[in-house]
Amino acid sequence: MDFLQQLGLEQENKGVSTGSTWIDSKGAKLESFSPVDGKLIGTVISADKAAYDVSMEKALAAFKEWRMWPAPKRGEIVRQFGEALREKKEPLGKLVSYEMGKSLQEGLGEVQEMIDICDFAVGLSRQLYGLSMHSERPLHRMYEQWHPLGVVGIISAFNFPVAVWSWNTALAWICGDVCIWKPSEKTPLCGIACQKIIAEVFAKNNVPEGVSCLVQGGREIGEWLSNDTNIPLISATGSTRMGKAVSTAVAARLGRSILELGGNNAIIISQHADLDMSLIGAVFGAVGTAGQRCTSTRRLIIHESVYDTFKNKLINAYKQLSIGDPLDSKNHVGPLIDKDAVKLYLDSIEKCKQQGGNFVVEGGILEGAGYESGCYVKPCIAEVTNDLGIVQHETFAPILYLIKYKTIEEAIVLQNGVPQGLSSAIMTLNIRESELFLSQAGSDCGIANVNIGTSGAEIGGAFGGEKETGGGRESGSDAWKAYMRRQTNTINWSTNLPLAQGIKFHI
Ligand code: UN1
Repeated sequence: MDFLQQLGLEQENKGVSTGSTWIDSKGAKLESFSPVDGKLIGTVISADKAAYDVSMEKALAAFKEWRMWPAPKRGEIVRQFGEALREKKEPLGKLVSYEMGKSLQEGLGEVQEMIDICDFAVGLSRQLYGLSMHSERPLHRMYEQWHPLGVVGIISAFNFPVAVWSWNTALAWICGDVCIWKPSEKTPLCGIACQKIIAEVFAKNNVPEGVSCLVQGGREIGEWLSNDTNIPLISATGSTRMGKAVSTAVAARLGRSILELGGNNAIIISQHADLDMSLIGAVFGAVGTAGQRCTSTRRLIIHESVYDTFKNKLINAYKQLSIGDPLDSKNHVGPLIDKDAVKLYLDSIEKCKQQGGNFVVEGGILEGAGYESGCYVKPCIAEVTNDLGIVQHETFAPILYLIKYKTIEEAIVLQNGVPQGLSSAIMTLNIRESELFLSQAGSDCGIANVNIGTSGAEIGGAFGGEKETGGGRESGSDAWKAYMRRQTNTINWSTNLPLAQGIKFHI
């Protein structure tokens, strides 16, 4: 496993770092087992409270210095981070694939997202624009400026173990913030690898210790971060249950949060769709990353006139899928993250059957040579109605639900008829339908696509969703504004002190 050495990973790793310094801790030992072959890859020591406090102190001190660097100079550091990622793309992509289980193509794609967000952030570092306004008072000038916020806490999930961190850090750093990161306890080695890459770039450029902190561990670390009044902003990616706990704690201290939680994404397949194109979007969306993207396609809402044809195309396509070692490029589908995820997958299939779902492609665990980790499962397809309890729920696994519709209005109601609101798509060549879908009477999701599936969003757009998805936006567009505080400034260069709203006040 050359990639482990190339990334500087040890068999036993400290899990707390402020950059180049790795801090001793008496926290629990996290063991990272690969879902690919079930082998122990390495261990990481969790943060205890003392180590957490040391990192926070460093982060707070670093912020005082970092916020004074001109933003384009901070951008230059992020540019070098992007270069370092280009050099490490292969080993980091392999580690993502081996520790998380997604295909190597997708592991490399995830590192590509990191590189892309760095490029985006470099340009942005010269474009943190505020508006200027016309004052209602003579010889007054009014404008707004954006200042750094402070320490940004990042809680990320196992399914995008490196990219989500970089979407947050690349923006936060050019904005002048410092970051403290809790990676998923299921992918701790990805956290170590990223921290080592950035520490090298920072050390070369004399960036102060504390601009990038790592605090590995379980749920308690998330609680420390959420309750810590030193942290004005928490960006959390993961389950809706986790997001509710984080946002409640953060809101109780009137902090801010960016939440990127569950999705229950659907593609509407209209009678006007290009069905071959739709097939690629639907199958990649449903089985890519073994259905463990928050943007994975969970539901297909298919027009009754093409329902049987499309169902048969899907059944045929599923027969062609090869499931196995994700590092082997001939495989389409890798394992689920762990045996708990397999259990949830099996429970969901069971529930779906009990609730009346009809499986047209059966699921199940794969056994035998190559499947020793016990984490490989068969992507499956069930015919359902949208109101089933299980269909309303996000199961992080390759289970695809088929739902039939008659009118486009009905399809949109079905598409929106779930608690989550992340990604959505319509496959149609009919402009009236697609415009309706994109209108204010259409999809209620943060992402709405036409003739593209639900997953695989580009970093240039703002990423996130509505309802139980949490409302946060990360990555492109003007998502950077969430990482800064806005200040409105009014300057009087006259010889009088006129009051606003024409108020007269004489003394
Ligand atoms: C996630 O699953 O948490 O759109 C993020 C996509 C990726 C990001 C997914 N760019 O599928």
